[in-house]
Amino acid sequence: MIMENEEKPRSVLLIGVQDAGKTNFLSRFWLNLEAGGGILTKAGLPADLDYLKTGGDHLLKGEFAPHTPQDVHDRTEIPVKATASGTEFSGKLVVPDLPGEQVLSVFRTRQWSDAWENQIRAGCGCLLFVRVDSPELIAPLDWMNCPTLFGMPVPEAAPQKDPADRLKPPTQVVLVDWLQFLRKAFTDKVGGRYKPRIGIVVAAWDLAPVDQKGNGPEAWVRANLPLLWQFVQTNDDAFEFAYFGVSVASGDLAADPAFKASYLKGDPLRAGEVIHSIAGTLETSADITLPVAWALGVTGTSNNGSGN
Ligand SMILES: Nc1nc2c(ncn2[C@@H]2O[C@H](COP(=O)(O)OP(=O)(O)OP(=O)(O)O)[C@@H](O)[C@H]2O)c(=O)[nH]1
Ligand SMILES: [Mg+2]
Repeated sequence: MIMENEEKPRSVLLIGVQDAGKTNFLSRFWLNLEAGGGILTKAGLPADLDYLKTGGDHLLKGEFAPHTPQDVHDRTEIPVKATASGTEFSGKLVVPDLPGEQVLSVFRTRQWSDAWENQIRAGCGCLLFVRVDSPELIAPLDWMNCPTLFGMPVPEAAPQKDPADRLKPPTQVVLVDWLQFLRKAFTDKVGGRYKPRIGIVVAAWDLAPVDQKGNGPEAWVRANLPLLWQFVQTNDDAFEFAYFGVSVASGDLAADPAFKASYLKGDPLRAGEVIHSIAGTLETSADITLPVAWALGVTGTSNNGSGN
């Protein structure tokens, strides 16, 4: 498959609520592009390098990149090229990194900006982020948290919820809603037969419980976000899905000083890993460009329809 140079930049949209790992993924992705050796490599410098460089510098210093402030509207265009078996791609890649608050605001107001709408084109892919152990990951309703959310008395022994969390919808509901917004937008703008690639990224994979790691990111989503997993299972005619577990440092830089010391002594430029099964069996790769390359369609099989 040869992909021609396109004048319009191609986009991979990063979608996730606050604290889902989007900025750290983008920062590591940029370091990978710089280091080379992955499916995608840098083919020039982005016009606005500062955003990527600042995030990358945090990781090189052994820190996670910080939360994206509300007023940031990053829309970095990165010139990239790919040479994987049988596939050539070169062009500008837009990977907008919105603060999670804006993702939640689209869910609440049922509206998104023109800038966002303009990204929806043929060849555009998405990465949907959820993060292991995130306090912002609002668990699905169950018999334990239902009374808390609906105001029934909670036994004193039960963990008390932050009142602000009561107002937040379960994360899997937000993400399934977003998938339906995306499907409608792709149908309106590209055509009903076009199947956008949606990578479900489980960030901070290093924090997944040891007994769950061996089963891979899909099993983690199935156990923790069952509605999202069921949506993926039943909508493979509308989207092309793949699961990725991503760790930007292969350990916890924030809570594990021994790991941080060994990380800094090693090669922080080339740290991080992706767990995936796009070839059918679970494997680990040091190439953090892989989820983006897959979402762009430059790796992995695709039987995409086109037109209406
Ligand atoms: N252990 C571990 N923690 C991670 C990893 N990636 C992200 N984190 C943690 O997750 C937090 C949130 O990551 P961000 O990249 O800021 O998340 P975001 O989705 O950009 O969040 P907003 O900017 O609030 O929308 C970080 O501060 C880290 O504490 C990882 O690979 N491993
Ligand atoms: Mg961010």
